[in-house]
Amino acid sequence: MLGYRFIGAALAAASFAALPSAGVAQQKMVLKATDVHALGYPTVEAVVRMGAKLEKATKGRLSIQMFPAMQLGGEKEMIEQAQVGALQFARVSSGPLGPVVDEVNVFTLPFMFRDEAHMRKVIDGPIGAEILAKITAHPSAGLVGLAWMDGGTRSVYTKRPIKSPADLKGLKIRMMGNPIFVETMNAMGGTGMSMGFQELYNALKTGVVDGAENNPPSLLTQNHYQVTKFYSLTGHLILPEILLFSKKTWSGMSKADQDLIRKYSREAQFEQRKLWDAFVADSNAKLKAAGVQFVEVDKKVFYDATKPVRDKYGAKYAALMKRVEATK
Ligand code: GTR
Repeated sequence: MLGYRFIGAALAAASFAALPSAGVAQQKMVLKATDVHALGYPTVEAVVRMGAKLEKATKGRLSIQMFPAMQLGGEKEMIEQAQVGALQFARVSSGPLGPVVDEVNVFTLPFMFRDEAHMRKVIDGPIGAEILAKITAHPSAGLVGLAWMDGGTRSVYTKRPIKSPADLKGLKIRMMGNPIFVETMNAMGGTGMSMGFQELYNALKTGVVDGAENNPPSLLTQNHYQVTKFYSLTGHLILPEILLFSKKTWSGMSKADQDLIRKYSREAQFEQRKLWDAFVADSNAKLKAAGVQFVEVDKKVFYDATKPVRDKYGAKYAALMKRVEATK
């Protein structure tokens, strides 16, 4: 409790130090950034590199201080801290953002994208820009949508192979905090349990959950593979990740600084992707070397099983979903 309050106080705002007789545009600012992943992970590295560019372009007036590895809590907490201006950059999954900005949920539906190339086309193009603008324009979210990042494809991992919904029966599978994901897992045959990423390793280890689902880099870097040796390639979610900024801080910045941050964020989107592709290949190799078994799955069965979830949550976004589907 005390520790948390201490962090809260320490982060009460970006550090501002006005230069002598300078206006808003000239304030020196240390922008706080956070991510659940550790230094070196592609999403973290892309933001760290962006910090170096910002610092160079502004001769040190703007810089980024990275708090990696869940130092500031899980993604729900990260979003809340960005909302109050206690931090500036929050790199989170679309998953926990869906409950805050509903349109984002279009990206969180199971089997929404045909493959990763399709997802990239969508986030790089007009639909991606539109959803970022919706986040920024949301009247109470208190966030600015800056850029998308690649979160690859998520599949189920447990202590046994999963080939069909029947194999998931009776298994508690951790999902991210968004009702869509819990319902997705239930539709896939298991029992979805929503839980923060920060609690997951222990939950797997102690058997509070029987498994989880994620991309290969997370399975590896969070050490989940040490507990769950079967990676069943359900590929039920191809889930974009996102770089958010605190609207509270944003609104006090000059247009020129905002433009600079937007420009470098867009560059970070593509820089992260390059790092991501290499990181996924490396993670797959390491997982296999560690004895993790990759289980081929007939995805069609899970696709069909999750239709009710797409129907239920997608109905109000039918037009948008059609446009996503039509993106080639
Ligand atoms: C990772 C993702 C994180 C977070 C995490 C989770 O793949 O990079 O942003 O969403 O999964 O499952 O909570």
